[in-house]
Amino acid sequence: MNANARRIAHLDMDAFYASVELLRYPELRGRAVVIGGRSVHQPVMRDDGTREFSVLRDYVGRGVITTSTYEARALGVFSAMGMMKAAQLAPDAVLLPVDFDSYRHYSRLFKKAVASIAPLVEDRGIDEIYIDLSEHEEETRALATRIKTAVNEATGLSCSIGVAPNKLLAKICSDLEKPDGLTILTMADVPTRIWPLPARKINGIGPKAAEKLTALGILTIGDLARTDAGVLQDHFGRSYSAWLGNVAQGIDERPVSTSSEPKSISRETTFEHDLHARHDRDKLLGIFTALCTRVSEDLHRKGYVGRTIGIKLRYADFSTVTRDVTLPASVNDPAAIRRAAGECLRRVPLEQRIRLLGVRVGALSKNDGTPEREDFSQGELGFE
Ligand code: DCP
Ligand code: MG
Repeated sequence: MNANARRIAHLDMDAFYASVELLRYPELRGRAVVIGGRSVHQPVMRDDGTREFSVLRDYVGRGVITTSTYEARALGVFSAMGMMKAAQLAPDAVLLPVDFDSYRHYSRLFKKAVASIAPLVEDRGIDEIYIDLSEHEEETRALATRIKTAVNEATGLSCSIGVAPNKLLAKICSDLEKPDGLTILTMADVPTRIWPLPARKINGIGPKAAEKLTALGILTIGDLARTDAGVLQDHFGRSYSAWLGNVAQGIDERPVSTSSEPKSISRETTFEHDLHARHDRDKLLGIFTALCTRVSEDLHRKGYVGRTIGIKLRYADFSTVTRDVTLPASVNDPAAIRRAAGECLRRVPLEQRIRLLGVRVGALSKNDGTPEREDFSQGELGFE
């Protein structure tokens, strides 16, 4: 291996929300359990001291699954699946409500445990981090094992770690031996371990790009590596195709970024077919509301509230406009985000067809109960 090669780890907690719930309800270990219910699905204590749990077969509603235990996944039940559909596959699976406060608590605990061993950590959300191990003397497997043990001792939870020369490969390989995995790769392993994987395993190849690649007969990362650069450019434009070419070779120079505070949280979607503001109004508004809901969920999951709500539109001719509005107080609930984003939407031209719609929340602060500093800059309260 090159003497200058970096050693980057990606750590991802195993079935994170579900595993936190199992700490609280150890009697559910070994059972199919799904997370995503509402407060009515809270377990009830019986007179004999045992708990009565909700099960999927009794579920009625339109909720989706947030995550599931590996036992539930074995029955075909995964994140983002509709609860009613999951109930057909796993009627006896236990259903629990989400409890973000607990998940955030365990998130802080595991990150602190990692930082006590390896401080160069990039926070990637509630259950995953990158760690730069390049400056450590210790042999990779011993060091990574020590990190896994520290996480387990601090939380009672297991995680999977991938170690590779960069973030792209580390992220792919933390997933290769889940749960409780430890996978170490060098650049020399790329043809044997990475190329056989489906292209969508690359973080940054979303469902739509994957679909387009499939249509071109490009199924695996190896297929992508063998595809002529000109062909990619014809279908994906200059910058994305250059990026595709690099990642297929396992190349990624991004540093581990230890200043972890995100500036904004956003969601966007490119439509299958360009939509018209008037003719496709209902569809467009439905998608718009769903984006606001997803941004709100992201804020909850990551523990932020934000004051600036913005939208992005890309028209059929690829021109893009953005609008934003800053609210008097920070918000994270879907209705408030939808209201503010709706205000922005009224300020953009809507003659052309639209190909992309995005919603962003910025001016973030941590939603940890600390009151925000009031902004008295206008001086009405001049009695200091
Ligand atoms: N999550 C979510 N919505 C999704 C996917 C995940 O809210 N569509 C939440 C629940 C997960 C957590 O984020 O517990 C972490 O996501 P992961 O993709 O890492 O999934 P898990 O940790 O649950 O499982 P795995 O063992 O595959 O990492
Ligand atoms: Mg995880």
